[in-house]
Amino acid sequence: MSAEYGADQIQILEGLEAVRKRPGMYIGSTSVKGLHHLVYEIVDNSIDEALAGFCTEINVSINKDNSITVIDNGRGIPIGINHKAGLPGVEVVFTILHAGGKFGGGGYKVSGGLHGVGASVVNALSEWLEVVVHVDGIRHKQRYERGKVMYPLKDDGPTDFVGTEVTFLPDKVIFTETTRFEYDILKHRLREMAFLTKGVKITLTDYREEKVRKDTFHYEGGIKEYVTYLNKNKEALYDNIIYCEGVKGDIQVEVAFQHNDSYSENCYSFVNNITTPEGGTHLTGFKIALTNIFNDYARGKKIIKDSDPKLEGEDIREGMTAIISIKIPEPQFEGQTKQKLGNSEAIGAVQSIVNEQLTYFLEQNPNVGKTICEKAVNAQRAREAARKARETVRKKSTLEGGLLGKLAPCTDKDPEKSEIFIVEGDSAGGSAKSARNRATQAILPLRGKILNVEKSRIDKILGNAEILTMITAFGTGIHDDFDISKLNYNKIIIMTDADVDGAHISTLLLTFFYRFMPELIKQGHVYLAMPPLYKIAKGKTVRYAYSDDELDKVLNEIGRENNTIQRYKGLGEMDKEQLWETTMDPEQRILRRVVIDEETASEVDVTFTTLMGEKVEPRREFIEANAKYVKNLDI
Ligand code: TTJ
Repeated sequence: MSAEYGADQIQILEGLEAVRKRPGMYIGSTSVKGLHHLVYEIVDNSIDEALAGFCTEINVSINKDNSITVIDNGRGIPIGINHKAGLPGVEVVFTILHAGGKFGGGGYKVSGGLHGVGASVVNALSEWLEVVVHVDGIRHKQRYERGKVMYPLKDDGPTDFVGTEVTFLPDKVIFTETTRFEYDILKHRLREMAFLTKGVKITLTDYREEKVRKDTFHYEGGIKEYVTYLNKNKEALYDNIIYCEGVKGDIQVEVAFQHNDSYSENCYSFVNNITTPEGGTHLTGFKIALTNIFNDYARGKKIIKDSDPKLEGEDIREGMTAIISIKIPEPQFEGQTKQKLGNSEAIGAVQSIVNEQLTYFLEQNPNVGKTICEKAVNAQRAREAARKARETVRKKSTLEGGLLGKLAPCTDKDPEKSEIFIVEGDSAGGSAKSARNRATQAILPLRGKILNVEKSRIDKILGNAEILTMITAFGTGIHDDFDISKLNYNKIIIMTDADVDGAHISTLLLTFFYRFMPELIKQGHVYLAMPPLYKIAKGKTVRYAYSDDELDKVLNEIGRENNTIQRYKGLGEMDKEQLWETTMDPEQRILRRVVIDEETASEVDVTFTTLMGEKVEPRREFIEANAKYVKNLDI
């Protein structure tokens, strides 16, 4: 082996050593997110081969040992000697760190032609990785361990397949938090890749359990089918999925959208198949084009008069589900999490392609154009009404008593130290008020169930007393008025009974926060209190259990004889000392923080629509599919 270790080999190992030293630079983190990015880095290469037109199928498997196998039916990574490196192409791909790594040199790799740079990063961060290139009837195989070549590329016997097969096991020395892959995380991203790469068939198979689990994603309609999928449990306003595609210079543009009868806007944008949750210039170009075209169209068709105020972008996009996907050679990313596109040339590219093709579509489909404009006019009216209602809220909220009658405020006015408990009903409100720390804990009792805002527009919800009280208490305003810097509390804690009604009220509150104050959740201010389910008393000792498993644990500790077990039905059953020490005392309590993972943001919208929307059938299916996960359901 020493002969192999010339200067080049040492330089190669140093390159991969750098990856192992600072993995976050290359895959963002070594948490569960970074672990799953390993799979995307490998699959991206097969996607590139599909975009080049040579691969139609990509199979991803989670093996029993929690290693991952990715097989594509492309041309196979080149095995010929790469003259610059004096090594087979495939060995270069896996052992030489290329510039342009995800977080290393500059922007993302480019899909559609230039092959991904992630393979060598994945190799460096894997305990072992094996690649088999099936080409010319032979399996050409090589194995690496933590990036080190174990043997030269070898003939590993015959094959009647053509393509590339990669298997790797993440290194638990690097991924100390977890090396266990989550099926649903991979499922979401692989489905998204299939939507974004029309025609390619991607399968995911999990061999870890007795019962093998498998999903197949194959969308000839590409992002049009993505819009259909996102609108699946909503009521579409017209049958068409409006679609524009074209190339401007070296920028490929694809846009698809369809309005539904809800009041929320769901636009998801992508650059080179990578999601840009912070949007950027491609999304800006799309919004400008939409606003201009629909205002011209509405005036041209006399749906609005020249003297009427123009339709704002948000009016036109109310209820719209849209996918904007562009491919650009040198993307520049900006924003807090480097997930906002900065290339100014993308504005003009998207704008001109949408302008010419959407104008044509509306001329061909006047009824669709009319439907969209009418909804936009209604949205404009509601926005006007909401503005007036908000004026009222502002005026009323200055009279503390008016809207905040029910609120028991805390004395400390520093938002960093203050928290507000939203509790269900006056009895729980009473116990919470007596149990709390008055300096830092405010209590807002709600009278029973709040409005299901999933089916309501902003002017309607501003007419609801409970909603208004919360908005006023939080101090932030809502929707377009929302200003997180005005938040009066660092923590908003939903504290409801651990029963079905309590769960329903929590869900209604989360729907309101998600639809009208999503930043509250995204910035980590929303929590669910965890009252105990059981009180176990044995002689003088009293213990609390927050789950059935914990009850078992406690009983094993204190013995199963001569004890009394009380199953709490509601907060009202606890006296103030118990409520304080089990659920409210920051030193002893358990809180669950409500989070939205940007990478699966589109699934969150689909889930809220399914659970809270008008259609009953999808809700029943969701409940049946997920009932097995519910514990402690007391009917
Ligand atoms: C490169 O140009 C000529 C031959 O085919 C091209 C190529 O590299 N194709 C290719 C790479 N297909 N699939 C890959 C690939 C697949 C996996 C699973 C992992 C990696 C790193 C590359």
